[in-house]
Amino acid sequence: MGSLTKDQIDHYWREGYVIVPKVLEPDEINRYLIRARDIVLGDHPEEAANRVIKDIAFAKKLLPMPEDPEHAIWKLINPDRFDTTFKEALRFPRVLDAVESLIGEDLMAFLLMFIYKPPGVAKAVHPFHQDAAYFMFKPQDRCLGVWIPLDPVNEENGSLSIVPRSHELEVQDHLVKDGINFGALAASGIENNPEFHEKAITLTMEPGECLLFNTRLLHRSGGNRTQSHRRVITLHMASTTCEMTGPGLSEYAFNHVRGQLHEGCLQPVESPTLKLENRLLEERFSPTSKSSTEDKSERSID
Ligand SMILES: O=C(O)CCC(=O)C(=O)O
Repeated sequence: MGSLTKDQIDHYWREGYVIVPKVLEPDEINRYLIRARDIVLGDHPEEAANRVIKDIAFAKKLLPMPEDPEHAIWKLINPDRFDTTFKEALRFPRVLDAVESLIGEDLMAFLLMFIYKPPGVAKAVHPFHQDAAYFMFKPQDRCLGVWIPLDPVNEENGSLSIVPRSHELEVQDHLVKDGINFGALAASGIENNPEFHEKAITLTMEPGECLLFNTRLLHRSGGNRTQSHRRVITLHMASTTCEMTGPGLSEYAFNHVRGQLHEGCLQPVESPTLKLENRLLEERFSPTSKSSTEDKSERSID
């Protein structure tokens, strides 16, 4: 079943992505914008403070803190794990219906994030990468990314740029890079290669539309050259028929959202604590990277 047309499904498998119109109504969008701001301003359990992450330019004090603290934020990571409003974002019905058309009805949702682009910070770039580099399970084609802008997004404010058909590539080597936000990986040799920038399309999307993309699709986001917010909800969905191929991070917090579970395959992970394990990723991709606790505390807003 599922809600996508044959043309949309064909487009997804051929190009590595599809844009689904209007999965959220304006009142739902507003609800998330308001809730995210409240969380940034401190309305969260104390142990969730490390889930509110500043952009590296502010965390490292390379730029003065803006008057409005929300303008310094990079993202809220897994807000579903401490907030009931965001828990609902794992189960947007129109998203689940569309995803079902692509990877079937047995679905696990994980790694929910609310991502900002700090206004006026042109350097806040997330380099080209493939999300499959993070996820140790197979088959990769039964997993996809969901990216829902809550503001109009375009070239100026740091929308997503994608390389159509790049999902046909293998997963490239990925590295953590100096100057890039904590936990963000860069595909080796891609960001500085003009060929990929020429092939890339920067998406212009309206609030409440939804991009579904293959986890091998190369994508990046640019800095925000406007004085307004660029905010998105993003999460991933995998079929519960996927198998783990390496140690799982409870960081991903797998949530069973539709259909059946399957023995020997992905199972729900209820993490008892809000300890941030994402640092393990940095260690995995850069054995020489420093993991100072000083940096970690600077990343939190409180
Ligand atoms: O929305 C963004 O700025 C980038 C999101 C992204 O590529 C990711 O989280 O993997």
